[in-house]
Amino acid sequence: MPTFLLAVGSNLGDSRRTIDQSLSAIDQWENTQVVARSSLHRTRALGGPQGQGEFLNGAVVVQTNRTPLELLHALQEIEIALGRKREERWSARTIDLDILLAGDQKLLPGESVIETDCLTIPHPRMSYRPFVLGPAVEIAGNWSHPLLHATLDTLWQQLREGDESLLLYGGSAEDRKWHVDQLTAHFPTLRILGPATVARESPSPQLAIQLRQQGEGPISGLPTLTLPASGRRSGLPELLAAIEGVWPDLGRQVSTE
Ligand code: A4P
Ligand code: MG
Repeated sequence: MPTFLLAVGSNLGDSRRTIDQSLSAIDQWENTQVVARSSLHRTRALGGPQGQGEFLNGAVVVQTNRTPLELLHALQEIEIALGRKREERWSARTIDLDILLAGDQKLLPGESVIETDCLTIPHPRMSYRPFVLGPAVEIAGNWSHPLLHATLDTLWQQLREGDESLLLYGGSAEDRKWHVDQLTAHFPTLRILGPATVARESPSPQLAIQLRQQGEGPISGLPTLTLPASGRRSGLPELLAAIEGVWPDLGRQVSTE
């Protein structure tokens, strides 16, 4: 039966109880079972409105005969039943249930990658978020990220121990320069690779940022953030939040609000 890795998060109300209720609700679906459950990690809210409470974050493995889209819609029904209100992006929430990976080893590699208007698997922000990978490796460390070609264990290790630098590649030279200027203004001590790389044209149409980079060219297996191709500057808050998550001690110098 198809297997999925999910992320659970909550920072409003009785988070532990709400998470338990959400997992019991999943377990009660026909032909569905929660087969593994990580511990719950207390984490600082990253991105979104200021002043939010801390999150409880966890991960679970679910076996189900639902399609990925059916699973997404069923998870959204549980979120609504448990009081989730969709307000400002990344605002405090009673429960957030995200699909991280489709892990059935019998699937062809391409089938574990989904890109539709309402569903993207692997979850696009999973590789560089400590609050996602930390719980996930407890139960799925040997799962493969089909786009980054690394196990979650490897990504988690890179996220914690890789070099204190990042690499921009892809997009246009102008795009990369704008982002380098923004990053330098916000995080003056961050090591950005490198003027030569930034000026070089790249075949990738979308600007991507490899965190914890140690070389001058993109390599597989590193936490990677890909910025949206349209309205490229709209990805800046996500990039800044990602850097704060990976290097909490860098300190942000100027406000973006
Ligand atoms: N969507 C696309 N792909 C997926 C997927 N793989 N799984 C769409 C789930 N949903 C997916 O999600 C917005 C839309 O994403 C949905 O309509 C769905 O069709 P949402 O749950 O309505 O809103 P959201 O969660 O606020 O948006 P988003 O962008 O998914 O937020 P994230 O990335 O989940 O980040 N800090 C800590 N410490 N812990 C957290 O858990 N979470 C967030 C939210 C920010 N900061 C956090 C935490
Ligand atoms: Mg969500």
